[in-house]
Amino acid sequence: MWAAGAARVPRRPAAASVRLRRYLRVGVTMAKSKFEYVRNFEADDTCLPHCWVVVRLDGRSFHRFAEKHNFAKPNDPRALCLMNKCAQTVMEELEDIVMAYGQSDEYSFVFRRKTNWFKRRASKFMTHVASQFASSYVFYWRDYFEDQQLLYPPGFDGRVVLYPNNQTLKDYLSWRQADCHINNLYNTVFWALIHKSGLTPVQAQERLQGTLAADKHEILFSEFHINYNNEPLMYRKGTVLTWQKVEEVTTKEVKLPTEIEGQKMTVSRVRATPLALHCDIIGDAFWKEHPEILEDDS
Ligand code: DGT
Ligand code: MG
Ligand code: MG
Repeated sequence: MWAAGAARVPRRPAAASVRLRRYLRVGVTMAKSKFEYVRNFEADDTCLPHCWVVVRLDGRSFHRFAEKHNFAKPNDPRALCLMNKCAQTVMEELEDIVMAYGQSDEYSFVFRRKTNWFKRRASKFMTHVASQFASSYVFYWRDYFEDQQLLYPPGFDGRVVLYPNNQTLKDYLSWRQADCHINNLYNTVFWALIHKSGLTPVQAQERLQGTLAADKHEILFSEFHINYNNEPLMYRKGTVLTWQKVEEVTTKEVKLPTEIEGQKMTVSRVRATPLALHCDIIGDAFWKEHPEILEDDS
């Protein structure tokens, strides 16, 4: 068969065939030697060994994006849950992410200290996280915003930061959670003054100028009967994603001997999945409860 097929290929004149072979040889040589040197222009961006690699993403111009897509103020649970879904997808699709922390329009992903994913190249970490997150945001949009059309493609910036030890990593995450707390307390009072007292944004801003946390708690409680500590944990603490083992139960039809034909078999297996917690990560309790995150071989 093969010989017969081969025989049908028209024979090329000898001279043309020689020219073609020479051309191909020159082409291959050029690709390997003449232009190969441009590889040296690529900067080495290997992350230092044994450091924690953190990728933080942040929504581009989400002030405008939130306005255009009618996000509830100051917190829209649809938007926050969509962010969490995207981060879970990133953890499942990519390698070696031990935990993630998100609030507002940002998410931080912590890679295993000794990860060797893509030979620890910073650009690979950053671009894979950002592109997977952004495509997930569009892909899952309709699951969270059923009545709100996505009007234009959102974007996310990314950065890689290395932390040399456990303390600096914990301080980094504490910084992000403290930021969540400060912003959320401010925004909760700010929008209560506008929505419930009819102040303009400028008036609300003036009212809050120079106030401390205790003053803001007091305004919320005395003027709006809101105990800030009863506000949803996701708004106050942000979201932590850690790997948890869950039992997955599936029922499937199986081929069985005729006497028990038609029966279904239940199969259960334990699977690690990124689960959301809305808890304090500044104190020691979280780290004591989840020692596996900081373990060297995590
Ligand atoms: P950037 O990051 O420099 O490109 O600029 P923005 O506008 O993204 O600013 P950023 O990241 O400092 O602040 C996040 C914005 O996202 C902030 O204006 C509030 C908005 N945002 C995030 N989550 C929500 C939400 O649940 N509801 C509302 N209304 N806005 C939100
Ligand atoms: Mg932003
Ligand atoms: Mg932000």
